[in-house]
Amino acid sequence: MSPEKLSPEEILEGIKKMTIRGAAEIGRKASLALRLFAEREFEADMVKYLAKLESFREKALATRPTAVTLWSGVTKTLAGASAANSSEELLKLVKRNSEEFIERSHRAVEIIAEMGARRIPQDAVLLTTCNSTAAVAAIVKAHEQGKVKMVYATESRPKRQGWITVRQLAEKGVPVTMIVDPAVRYHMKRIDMVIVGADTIASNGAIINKIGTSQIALIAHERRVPFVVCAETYKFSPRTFHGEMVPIEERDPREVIDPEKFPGVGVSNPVFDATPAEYVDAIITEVGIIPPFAAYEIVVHNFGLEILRLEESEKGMTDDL
Ligand code: RI2
Repeated sequence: MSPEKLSPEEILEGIKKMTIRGAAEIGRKASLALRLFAEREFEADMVKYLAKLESFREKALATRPTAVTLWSGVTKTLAGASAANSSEELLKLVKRNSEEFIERSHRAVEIIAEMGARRIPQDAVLLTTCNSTAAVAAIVKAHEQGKVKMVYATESRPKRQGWITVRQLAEKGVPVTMIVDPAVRYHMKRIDMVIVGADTIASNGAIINKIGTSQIALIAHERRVPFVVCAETYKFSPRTFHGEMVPIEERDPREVIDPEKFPGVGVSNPVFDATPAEYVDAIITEVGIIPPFAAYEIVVHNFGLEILRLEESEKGMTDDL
């Protein structure tokens, strides 16, 4: 069913269960859910109305903890909410903010695709992991320009989002080879560039992306293969500027094995990891190709200086973004 036809609660459930997934997409859909909730739950008492929206925002944030895109989506959707003069004004604002966020997010991916394609060398043999809309868009664009010789895509256990990537690339006619996750080092000798997405970028330039990304970066570093990240600016986390660590989502062990078939065996299933900035050659954003150490400038550009003041964040950060 298309997300527009789902209830706000069903959208949140979809994000939690990962039927709706991908960092950018969960941000957009969380914003949409908040807008649909605001329409359905409209009430004239603005204090009560705002409290309801805030509480729905909290529920949305609890669905998946790692990708800051979800936070950016719902935060931008409520930006300026407390300054509204009436519930009608508030609803209008929420609708406009949400539409703008979603539109800008799609546009950002288009721009990243253009810039990413320019960065991909002629006759490139690429490697990607998991399923990133932004990275896939850049690869497809480069393919349309006749630049891509082959893409190696990891399977990306445990959820195997690599299957989505290989299908998307094959559908567009991009030459693609799927490999199992432990085969990355074996194949790295033939790779010209690693190109991946991101869920969150921390204030120190570390890239939080699908589990295993940091190992790929380490192997690329060892062989001097450029490691490039495609990430919209709302993936830079202002929260890390205030000392918050990026929480790494630990998902159900049943994604890895059936515990009943392995009695007495513990399972750890962290689904993201952090790649240190020193292993990252460039981040391709919609405002330009930047080094990971430019994270500070990006946050200021995207949210304004206020976001960096601790007092502002303690007020809830939703007020005046
Ligand atoms: P886009 C995904 O997370 C992957 O980690 C992927 O690299 C990242 O989001 C970025 O995806 P998950 O939802 O925003 O599969 O580029 O856990 O689509």
